[in-house]
Amino acid sequence: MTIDLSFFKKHGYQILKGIFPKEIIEPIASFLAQEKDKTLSKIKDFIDFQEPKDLIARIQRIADDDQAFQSLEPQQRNMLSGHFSLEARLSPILHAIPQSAAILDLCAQLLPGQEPRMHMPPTARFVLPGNYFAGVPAHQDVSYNKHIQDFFVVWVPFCAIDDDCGGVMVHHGSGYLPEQIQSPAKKFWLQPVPDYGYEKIHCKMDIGDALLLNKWVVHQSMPNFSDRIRYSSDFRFFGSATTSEKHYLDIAKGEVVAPALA
Ligand SMILES: O=C(O)CCC(=O)C(=O)O
Repeated sequence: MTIDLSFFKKHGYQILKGIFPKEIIEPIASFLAQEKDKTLSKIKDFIDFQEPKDLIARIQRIADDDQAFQSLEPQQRNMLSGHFSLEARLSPILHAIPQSAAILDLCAQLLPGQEPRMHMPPTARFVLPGNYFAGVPAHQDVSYNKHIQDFFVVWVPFCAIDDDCGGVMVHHGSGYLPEQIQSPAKKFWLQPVPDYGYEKIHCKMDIGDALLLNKWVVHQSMPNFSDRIRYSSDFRFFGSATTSEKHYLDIAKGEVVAPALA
């Protein structure tokens, strides 16, 4: 498999059509569907709610109350903003993506001569209908990943991404925009980068597709207006010529490597 990456090299992003077979996607999709209930039950340990829509109203109240927000632990904030629990994100089931033929090809092309690595854990998200707080405002991934010098991101949906169910919107033309300074947000995410008027492209995708992003291209989440849960995962890849201060997966060996002690 050799994927033509010429669009990515020019624009800093590319939709890669049909790169993952269903044998790779389906087990992860089923795993995430089960884990969603476990993550919601972990949320019930610190927020009392019955239905997911009641949870959204509770998240809104927490977001409006500085004290309540500050009292949450980072893991708890992550779950409220649509991230699966850390336990789910650490599952080796997700490693089928970095070990797929498509990712090995991307690494061979984009990290030539280097051992491919993946930041651990990958992000895995479930966006409940109407969970506005799961939406990442416009950003460059370089601002959220200070611990890795150089990397690319592969965003993988586990449901079809259409007009209604959210996904990612890319600011076409920003692929080589220098890093913008983003002041820390009070709630969940960094403040959005300024809107420089780039064309906004909502990346509609089918199951089996992926969105490749470089570290500079500006992109943001689209809200989930549908009545379905939007499932996705995003993976950060880098090579052995780059340092990382956090855990990573050595893709060839299938081993998780801890950061060297300072
Ligand atoms: O999944 C999303 O909603 C946004 C993902 C994203 O922005 C990222 O991977 O950097």
